[in-house]
Amino acid sequence: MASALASVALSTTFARAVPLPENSMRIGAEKKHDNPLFKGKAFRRVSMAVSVNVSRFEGVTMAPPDPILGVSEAFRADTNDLKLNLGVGAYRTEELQPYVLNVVKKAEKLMLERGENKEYLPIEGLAAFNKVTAELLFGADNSVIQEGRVATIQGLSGTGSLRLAAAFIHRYFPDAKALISSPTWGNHKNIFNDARVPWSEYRYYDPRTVGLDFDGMVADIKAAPDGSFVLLHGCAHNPTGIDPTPEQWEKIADVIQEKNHIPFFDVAYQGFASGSLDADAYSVRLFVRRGFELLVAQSYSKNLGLYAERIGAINVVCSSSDAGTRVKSQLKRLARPMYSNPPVHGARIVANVVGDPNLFNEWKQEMELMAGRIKNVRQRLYENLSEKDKSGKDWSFVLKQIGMFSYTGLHKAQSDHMTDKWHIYMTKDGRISLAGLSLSKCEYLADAIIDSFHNVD
Ligand code: PLA
Repeated sequence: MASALASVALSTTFARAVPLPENSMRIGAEKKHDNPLFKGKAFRRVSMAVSVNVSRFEGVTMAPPDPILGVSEAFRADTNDLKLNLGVGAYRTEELQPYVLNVVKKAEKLMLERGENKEYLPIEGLAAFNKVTAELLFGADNSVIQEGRVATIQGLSGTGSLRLAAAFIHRYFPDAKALISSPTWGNHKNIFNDARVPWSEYRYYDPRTVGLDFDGMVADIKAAPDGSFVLLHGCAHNPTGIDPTPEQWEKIADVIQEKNHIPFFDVAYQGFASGSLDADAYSVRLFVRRGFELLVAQSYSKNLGLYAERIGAINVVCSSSDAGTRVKSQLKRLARPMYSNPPVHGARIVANVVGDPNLFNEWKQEMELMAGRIKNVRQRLYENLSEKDKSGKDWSFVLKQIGMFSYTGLHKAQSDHMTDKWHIYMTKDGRISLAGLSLSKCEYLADAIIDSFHNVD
């Protein structure tokens, strides 16, 4: 039998994978026509005879580790007791253990008691979830909700919702470009690349002031082609932890309006930045109040700790309910061949927690606790850095940044040193997740940062 198979294999022609050229994944608008993805070359089939012991996948090259999730893999492989994982943004207790919120456990208990079934959800997801998620974001009394002008569909957490929106942009705005902040969450680039939406960056972070380059941001948004999709972090900008002030948001809205751009918010940290769900929805609600049509991707990974449940949503605010209905139908059409319909468990948890006044209040308290613990370690880290570093360097940026991250300003070699010498795992852009830090580890972290900052060029 084996030899029969071998002879078939030897005499048959097979399609073989061909390697993707280096750097092919970065699609700047200006580079669009040079990119092999657009020419379809990367996926062409090459027919040739192959021998049995040569893999059909010979042309598949090794992918680099993910800059964020790859850090967790490296962390797991380290056997040193001092190791600390400040890579991925995942909340840990003071004992550095993962945390399942009490309200989540209560909601799950309710779900078990009710004996809920495992039938498929509709393509757009759980109706009760879609209702509460839009209300949480925009406010239940917002006119866009009252007038039925929001197309909401459940997504595979923040990432899946962003990806679905990117596919929608590609299909309905094939000539439009996305604008993303420099820097931004690394996966934004992957998402637009894979959806074949060309993108370019607008200035955001100013290393000299360790603050927002507001003038640069406005100038770049102004210089972009009219009708671009401007990706904005609703709150707790990742990785910098620097958000525009309310006055700056107004001015950003002015320039976006002037240029006929479409705002596209990524809201992955509602309630986690300030501890208040409403305060963290400020930017989105401001743009809605000003009458924009816009997109918002939501995630419950952090604020409800539902990381692995993959629960979030994409909301498209339209100027009429009729447009909203049509947009929703097309989002469903895009979702169906991608993943058919979304998972139910996380959606039920959110619907139960947000939809029940008691659980909702309890959730808000737990969120304040989580946000408070992050603020405490932020404060302690700042104090340790200021006390221990005798160079006179101003570390107050640690306190000014908000959200779960601190952008330390450490460059790649210094970040490598943090890992190689101190067993502190972090992303190579100098970002550390304070959600993975405990008060008792702050001093150790401060020593490592001071050493890396002063002793590595
Ligand atoms: N948008 C932003 C700005 C994020 O920071 C993240 C997660 C997401 C979307 C997507 O999260 P979700 O798909 O789980 O809802 N960023 C993390 C994790 C926390 C990651 O990279 O996947 C981070 O460490 O940056």
